[in-house]
Amino acid sequence: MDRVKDHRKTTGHVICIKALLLLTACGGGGSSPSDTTQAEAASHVAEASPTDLDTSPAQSPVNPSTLSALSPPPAPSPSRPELDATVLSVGPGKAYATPCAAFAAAGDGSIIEIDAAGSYVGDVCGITRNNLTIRGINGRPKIDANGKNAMGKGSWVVSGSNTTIENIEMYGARVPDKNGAAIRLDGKHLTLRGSYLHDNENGILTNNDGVSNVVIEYTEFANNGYGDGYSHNLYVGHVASLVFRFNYSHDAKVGHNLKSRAAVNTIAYNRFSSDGSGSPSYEIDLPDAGTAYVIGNVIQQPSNNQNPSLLSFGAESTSNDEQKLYVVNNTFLNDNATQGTFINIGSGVTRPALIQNNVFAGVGRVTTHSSAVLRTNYNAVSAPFTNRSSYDLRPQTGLALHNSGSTLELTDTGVSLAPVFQYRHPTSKEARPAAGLIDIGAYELP
Ligand SMILES: [Ca+2]
Ligand SMILES: [Ca+2]
Repeated sequence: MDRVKDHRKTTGHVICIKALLLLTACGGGGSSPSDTTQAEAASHVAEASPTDLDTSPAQSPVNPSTLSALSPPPAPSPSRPELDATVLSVGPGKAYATPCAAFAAAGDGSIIEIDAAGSYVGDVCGITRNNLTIRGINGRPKIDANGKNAMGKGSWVVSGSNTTIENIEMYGARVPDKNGAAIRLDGKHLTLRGSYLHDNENGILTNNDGVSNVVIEYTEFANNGYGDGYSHNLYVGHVASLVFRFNYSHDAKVGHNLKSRAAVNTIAYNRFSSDGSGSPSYEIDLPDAGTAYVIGNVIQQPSNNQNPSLLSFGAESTSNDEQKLYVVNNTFLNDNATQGTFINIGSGVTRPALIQNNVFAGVGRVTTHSSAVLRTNYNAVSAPFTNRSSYDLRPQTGLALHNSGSTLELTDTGVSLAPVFQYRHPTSKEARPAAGLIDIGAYELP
């Protein structure tokens, strides 16, 4: 049902987006993800860890054909003129009392450092400069919208390009349209890392510009959604690419734990699940098909859910140019004891999906697509994990998952599908060991 509602709300954008891909611009605003696409599929990502944050939004376009879905690259930022490394300090006793005061004073390329010691309640605004780096220091500062919004859109409405946001907690975004976002992207290209977005109507909502690259990593999304099915933990519009990795997205309020209309989605080494506080619909929704690399994720559906499917692809349309779905070395867990569809592929999708080396644990059918290519998956009500209840999902030695996968081939465009990391809870990663034949699922025994 939620899918139908979403479609209704965004149909106009689909047409606009098609035009955007050719014309580069299409009206902004609107209540649904508007204008941004991205091209950074997977490539080799530098190991940006939350504790080792790169100061510059180093974003250079990545050639999708060189992407290793395992380690997608940082968000491309097309042109980055000389850096004005001016640092604007925010917090008690600092030059700026609030982040919004610093954003207003910033120039292109500025670095805004926000001290966690400050109180930033109700500090909402637009962010207009380009090439900004916005980061929390001395802990993780909290941005509580507390009933306020900027432009009817949310807390931070980013219209500048190449923005990097690091180590921020944001909550409380609410607007009259019921789709208030902690971060609303109206500009081009965004990188978010090491942050915590919760209890907003949307964690992130982007435009449909057809050119933006969005990178989200090491971040937790929780309990976002108005509760009407139109709003989600995050909702990425028709941008060029989304790289979503090393994240923990859980308990969307009625909406999806991840929804993306991007042309290319690289979704790798994340955990999607529930702690019982929410009732998500799809764990991952890619409603307009496109190219999707879904690799090395833990994807759990709770018994309390709005839709029995876990991963959905092309459910609304095939308006993206490609219909390439690669689902590799994920661990799917369905805790709905009576029904489930692990991979729901829309009837308009004609290209067979590749579904290889996955665990499908729980009740339900693997996929709706009869032509899908299924290789060495494990499907049973329960699987031989080390300890399911504690979320230790490594295979047990010598049983059905261990050394039971099959070698991954390159895609037709030369992309390696082999997992190189595995998710480490919370919001982190570790190298995936190489030990004998590849194991089935998101984790490899050493
Ligand atoms: Ca579901
Ligand atoms: Ca192995």
